[in-house]
Amino acid sequence: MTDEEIAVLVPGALHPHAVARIGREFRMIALPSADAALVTPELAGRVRGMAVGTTIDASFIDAFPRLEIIANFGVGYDAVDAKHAGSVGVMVTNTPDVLTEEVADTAIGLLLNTVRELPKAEAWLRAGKWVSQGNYPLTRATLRGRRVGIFGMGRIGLAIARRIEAFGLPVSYYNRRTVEGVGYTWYPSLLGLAGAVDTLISVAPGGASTEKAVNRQVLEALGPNGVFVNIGRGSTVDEEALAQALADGTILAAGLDVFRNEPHVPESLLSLENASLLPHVGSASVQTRTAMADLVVDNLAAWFASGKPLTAVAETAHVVVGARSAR
Ligand code: 8YV
Repeated sequence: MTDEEIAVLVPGALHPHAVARIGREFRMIALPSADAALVTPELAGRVRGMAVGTTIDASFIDAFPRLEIIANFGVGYDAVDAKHAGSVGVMVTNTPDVLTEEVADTAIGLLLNTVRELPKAEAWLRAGKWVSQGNYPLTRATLRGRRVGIFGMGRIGLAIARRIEAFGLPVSYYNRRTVEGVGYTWYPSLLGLAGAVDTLISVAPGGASTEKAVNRQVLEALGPNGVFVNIGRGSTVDEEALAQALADGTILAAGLDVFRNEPHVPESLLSLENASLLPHVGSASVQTRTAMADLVVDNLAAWFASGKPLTAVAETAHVVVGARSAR
C-alpha cells in the first residue's frame, strides 16, 4: 500500500519497532535531532512525512516545504507545535487508545505506592531491616475512605475512574467541560475540585492552558491529608510549590511519574520521604510501546494510502491531502 519512495524523516530517537517498519515501508531518513540548522536543501525538498518522539517546533516544520504529516509517538503531543502545523496544512497524529489501560494501571500502582509506601516497605525488607528492626512501620495513610478527584477526564482519566470505582471510592473530576454520559461529579474549576477531595490524580495534558495549574493554592485546598498523583505532564505542576507543600505538611504525600524537565528531577523532590517517584513509565511495557509504535507507522501508511489518518489530533483534524502544496 505504501510507497517506499516516500521520504519519512526520523529526527532523534524513536522506538526501534517504528524505525524498523518505517525502514521497510518508506524511504527512511534519520537525523540526529529536530534542529532546523541540520536541514540541507536536498533534505528539505524530499521529506513528506515525519515520525517523532521529540520536540518539533514551528521552525522545524517550516524547514520542510513538502511535509504533509507528523506522526507523534505518544498520546500527549505537547512537544509538537500542532497549532502551527494545522495552520500550514500539516497533519499531526498521536497514539491514543492503545496505551489507555496501561497508563491507568500505572496510575493505580503509583497511587498505592504513594499511600501505602510499598516501594519503601520492599526496600526495608531488602535492606535486612525486617530481621534487624522488625516490621515496617504502619503507613500514615490509607486508600480507605478517600475521595478521589481526577484532573483531565479524557480516555485515560475515565479508565482510572473505573478502577477507582472498583476500589469503592467516590470519583469527581475537573475538565473544561462536563463529559457526557459520565455520572461522576463535575467541578467547574480545579480549585473547586481540590477543595472537595483529598486525593487528586492529574491526567491533564501539557501546554499553555494547563501550565502550572497545580499550584500552591490548589495544594492548600487539597489539605493536610491530601495525596497528589501525576501521570499526565510535569508542566502542569508548579514543582517548587509542590516540594514546599510536601515538606511543610500542606499535603501528605505525592506520587509522580512525570516531571517538568525529564529526565532531571529536582533535588527538592528527590530528597523528600513522602514523594514516590517513577521515571515516566506510564505506558512503558514492551507490549504497549510496540502497539504505540505500530500506530505511529499505521498513521503514516493510512495518510499516504488514503489521505485519512487513523488518529488525527484536534488541531489538525481539518487538514486534507494537498493542503500544504495549495498554500
Ligand atoms: C510516553 C506518554 O512516555 O503517550 C504519552 O503521552 O507520556 C508516554 O506514553 C511518551 O510517549 C514518551 O515516550
